[in-house]
Amino acid sequence: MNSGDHLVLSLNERILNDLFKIYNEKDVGLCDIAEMLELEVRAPRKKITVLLLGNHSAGKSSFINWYIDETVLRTGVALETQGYFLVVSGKRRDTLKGKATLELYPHLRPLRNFSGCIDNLTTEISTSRARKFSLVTFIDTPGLVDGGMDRFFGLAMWLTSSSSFRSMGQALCKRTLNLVEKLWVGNSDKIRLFLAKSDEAGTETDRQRVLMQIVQELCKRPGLNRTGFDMPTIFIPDASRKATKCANQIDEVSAIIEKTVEQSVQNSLNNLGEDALLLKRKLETRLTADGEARARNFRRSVQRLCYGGLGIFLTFLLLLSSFMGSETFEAMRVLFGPGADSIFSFMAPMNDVWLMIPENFRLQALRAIVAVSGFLLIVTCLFSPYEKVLAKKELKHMRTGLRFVDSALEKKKVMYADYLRQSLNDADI
Ligand SMILES: Nc1nc2c(ncn2[C@@H]2O[C@H](COP(=O)(O)OP(=O)(O)O)[C@@H](O)[C@H]2O)c(=O)[nH]1
Ligand SMILES: [Mg+2]
Repeated sequence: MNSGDHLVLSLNERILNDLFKIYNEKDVGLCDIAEMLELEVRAPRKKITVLLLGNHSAGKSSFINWYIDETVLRTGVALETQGYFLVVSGKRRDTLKGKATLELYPHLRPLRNFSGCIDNLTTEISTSRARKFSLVTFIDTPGLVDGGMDRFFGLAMWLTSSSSFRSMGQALCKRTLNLVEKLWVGNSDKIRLFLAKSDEAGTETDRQRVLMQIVQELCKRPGLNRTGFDMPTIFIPDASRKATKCANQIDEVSAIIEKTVEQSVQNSLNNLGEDALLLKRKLETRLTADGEARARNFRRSVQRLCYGGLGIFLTFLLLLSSFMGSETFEAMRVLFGPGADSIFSFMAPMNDVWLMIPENFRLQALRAIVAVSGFLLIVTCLFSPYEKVLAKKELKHMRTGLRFVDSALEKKKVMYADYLRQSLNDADI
């Protein structure tokens, strides 16, 4: 790996880490905002997953060891990998057992439902910085042989939803083919086939025969029958082995992994853009709707105050004016000074209304006013009740969320520009 490569790697790593933070930040992260809005967004993985499938002794474990340039997995015809091994890069060489692996990868927790799975799950942490290992999680699987090992199917199938697949085949066994065929549905773009240990296929003619056999097998299965079939021949370069004329396309595997990493960075950036925009729109709609509901509630409050106040206020005024004899006026003069004149002139029309009502009907008139205003108040309360608005805390949360989403969109632009700057001139961005 040259120094330029290292820079590229750290930038991709940085972008994926930043993306991870944007999604997972407490309370304001996109995942928490989505949860608040009852939506679902999926945080991008920091790494791509490469699941290796293949027959017993096809060279899966050897391939991982070669890729990371360290022997973390045991290999050998007799040493068939028992269970599933996740191989990831980390700070210190370590081995995690099943339970610790589930702590590290919560998305694997449903595996608890398959009896025996956890006991067969191990994570090997390696400090290797070889190739793009820091951005890859390898999953080594026990090779399939025809017959037995039914319990492992659940795991392999389950992983289909979230992984990138590279399938390495030697002469293909039925079980491997069945599995690949199932995984193929909806994932064909993520599955690659390789003829591993091709240095052992014998002469050029033998190898051709093996490839023909494989193609014939694949063609029998409509699910796997595709145009543009490709099956690069690979083997682990090893100086001690005898020279072979077979072309080794193993670097193509590294190139595919690297391309997948690049694609995953691009996809994650695109997803961030889409998710942030979706959340922004939802938040804005909710906040606008809440603002409108608040305005309508305010109008309702004014209406209620008017109707309720009307009865109380009119009754109060009428009663007051009824007591307004000349002695009251004098008393008010003492109390309010010259202001009493204006109060009196304001009250005068009310007094006239009061005097217009025949004396025996005054009480009924008051009752009628109270009844009408009470009726109006009840009608408005019943037919135009207050709308539910966001609680203060919720409103604050949404506003902070909106600001965070806006900043995420800004960050996305910067990250995209940084990403493109790796391969394009500044002038082209
Ligand atoms: N000649 C040759 N042998 C290989 C190659 N890759 C792996 N092997 C050997 O094949 C045996 C099985 O390999 P292993 O990685 O354990 O296969 P797995 O069961 O698919 O994990 C081991 O003895 C390896 O040394 C290869 O590319 N060429
Ligand atoms: Mg193995």
